Amino acid sequence: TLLKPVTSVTTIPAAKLTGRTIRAASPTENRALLVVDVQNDFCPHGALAVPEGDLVVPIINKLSRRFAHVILTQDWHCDDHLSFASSHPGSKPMSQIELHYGLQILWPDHCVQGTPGAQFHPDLDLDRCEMIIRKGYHRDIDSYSAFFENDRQTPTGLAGYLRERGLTRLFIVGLATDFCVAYSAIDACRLGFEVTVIENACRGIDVDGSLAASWRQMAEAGVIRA
Ligand code: VGL
Ligand code: ZN
Repeated sequence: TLLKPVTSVTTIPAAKLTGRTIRAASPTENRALLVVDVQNDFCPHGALAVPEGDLVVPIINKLSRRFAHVILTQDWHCDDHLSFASSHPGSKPMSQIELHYGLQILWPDHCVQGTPGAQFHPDLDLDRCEMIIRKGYHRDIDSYSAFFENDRQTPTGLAGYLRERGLTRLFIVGLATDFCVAYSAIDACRLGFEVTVIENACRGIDVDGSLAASWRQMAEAGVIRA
């Protein structure tokens, strides 16, 4: 036969894959830039416009040239997504409802799969991007974090990707500070990554004080604010 039988398998102790301590594959290649949701709908004139959302684009383009690893997230909803106010007759955008996984803010329809609003900002430099992680495509559950859907349990697969590649130090930028950036940063800390959020490369929505609250929660989780 062409293939030799496998006589021994090297196993990696589970603790190394799941524990808080993650060893880097290489000390120089362990940093990754995570660019969160820099999409048209989160920029001025978009369906869920973040004030000054577009101003992060040139800053992120400059930053991404200094990283060997750049990963993007893309909010990617089906058109009847449960996080949309339009899916709940009588509900207004920005109101809250209780869903099976907890409180959910109801948003205007945004980042619908295949629409211009879901595309990345046209000036965002994608050349160095090695992976795009799409999220929020399950109809019945929102996904702010790049790591878990909003039940905080269903993984997106990003943690496994980063760990397998030894990318242990995350620098997070993008939109919106108080939702997808904060949720991603806090989850990354909990998963054992070293996490820095670069403030001037983020912008927030700020619903009822959510921006200040998110910075408090990020600090509590151990996120470095730079
Ligand atoms: C986001 C609200 C709804 C975000 C995504 O990218 O922060 N916020 N969907
Ligand atoms: Zn969304």
